[in-house]
Amino acid sequence: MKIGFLALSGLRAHDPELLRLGMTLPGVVDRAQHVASLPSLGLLYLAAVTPEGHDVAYFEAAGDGQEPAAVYDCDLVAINTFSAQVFEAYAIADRLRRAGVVVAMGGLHVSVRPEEALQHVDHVVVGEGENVWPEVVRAVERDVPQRVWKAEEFAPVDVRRLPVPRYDLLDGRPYNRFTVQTSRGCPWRCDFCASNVMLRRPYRKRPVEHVVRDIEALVRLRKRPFIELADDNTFVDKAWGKELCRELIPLRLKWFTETDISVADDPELLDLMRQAGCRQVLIGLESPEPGALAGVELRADFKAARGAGAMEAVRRIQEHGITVNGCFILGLDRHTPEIFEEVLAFAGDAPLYDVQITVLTAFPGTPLYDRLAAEGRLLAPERWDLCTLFDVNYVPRRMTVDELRRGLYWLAGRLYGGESQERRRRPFFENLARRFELAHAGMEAN
Ligand code: B12
Ligand code: SF4
Repeated sequence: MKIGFLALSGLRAHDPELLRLGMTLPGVVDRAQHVASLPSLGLLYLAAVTPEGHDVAYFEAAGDGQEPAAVYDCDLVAINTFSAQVFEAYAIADRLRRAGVVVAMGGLHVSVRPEEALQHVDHVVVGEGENVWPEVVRAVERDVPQRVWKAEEFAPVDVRRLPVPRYDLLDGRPYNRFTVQTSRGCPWRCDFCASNVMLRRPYRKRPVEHVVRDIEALVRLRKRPFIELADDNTFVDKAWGKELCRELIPLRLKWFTETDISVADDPELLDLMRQAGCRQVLIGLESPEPGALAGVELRADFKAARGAGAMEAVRRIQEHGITVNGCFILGLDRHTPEIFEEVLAFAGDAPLYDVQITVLTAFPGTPLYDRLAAEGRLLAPERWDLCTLFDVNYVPRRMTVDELRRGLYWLAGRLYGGESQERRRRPFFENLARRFELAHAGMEAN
């Protein structure tokens, strides 16, 4: 068979005022341009476990109606879903099926709404796909009827045995960044977290030599690729993290990852990360005021417990030459309209090299979604296209919808407009120059 892997990448947002701002704010445009074109790692993994004897190809659709014509030549098309693009994915699936192409869907959204997806596709896969996909392919060869496939009914995915994703299928495409996974899952359970919804199984680390093997495959494609680790929380295990960094040092890469604030506790790890090419860590600080974090992480109230030391932790990380992208969620239940000023003050005082602000978003399958639905606070419960992290689709507890929306615009203007970003970044570069001078002086003294 001819099998197509179709991703709907890029970023999404609908609020027209925000889009207008987003077009002009340098901080937003910067980051958006960098990440918008990441390919789908999930689909590249599925391509790698596809049984022998099939032709496989990777495709991108920028949006609904923009699927490439070549995808209609396939016998079977696998589509990855996030909530924000799922309606676009359903529309494409409807067109493909009308043209006689068999469609299979998986990913974060349909894993929590499989019955909804079944109205548009032939096969829906719930959960991690690596052990299910080969069976789906065989089933399509046998022409079996429509069904939902659950990963939990198959052997669990052993991350110690994952193959190299089929990065080679991207050859000739203009990607500037690539994703590599070093671990899956996270020990914490934030009530809003959509990535942990599917990976409920424990935090799992891959063998360091496999991560290196995957990166070497990427280097064969692009000499110096910039790498984003597509992990939920990379440096939970500090000893393994150090081993990983030691192996990455000789590869002379530049990379970015998402991890929790505990990375700041270990100066040796931070040194190794810098040496290994870590340029930025994205950390969910969520709120500058620790009181607002109570109850947000459901297992051990981790975020509330660490909130008070957050600014100090940011400084420690940045002193090691690694920039921090601090993420704040606006509109948590304890947030009042004061929150916008508080975030601005925190970002300036730390100072944070990068700041990401998003509004509280109820992704399907999360405890947050169920709670807001039960409290009647979702404005349009099934408008999945509004699950962008920027469009307000719920009633905040201590401010109005309009206050939240206006506060987001106000804060975005101050964080990313004018010279404020440059002002926040300057101390980082000054410190880096000092570190360089010190290291240089040390070398001369020796
Ligand atoms: C890299 C990334 C991106 C890349 C995506 C590139 C791409 N084409 O996939 C970019 C930068 C483009 C991106 C954009 C957005 N993202 Co994003 N992103 C991530 C990130 C960091 C990693 C995703 C990843 O690679 N996972 C690893 C792979 C291996 O897992 P996977 O894709 O889920 O695939 C596995 C299974 O799902 C399954 N599977 C997947 N597809 C299929 C298909 C079939 C047929 C089968 C059988 C199985 C299957 O098998 C795979 C292997 O096990 C996650 C956070 C995280 N840590 O997970 C957020 C995350 C996915 N993003 C999120 C969001 C909100 C967005 C945006 C809406 C932001 C915005 N406002 O624009 C957009 C949405 C864009 C869109 N087009 O829909 C949310 C999504 C929540 C949700 N329920 O939808 C997440 C979870 C972050 C978060 N915690 O809030 N993102
Ligand atoms: S720490 Fe991050 S990845 Fe882990 S549950 Fe919370 S939001 Fe999700």
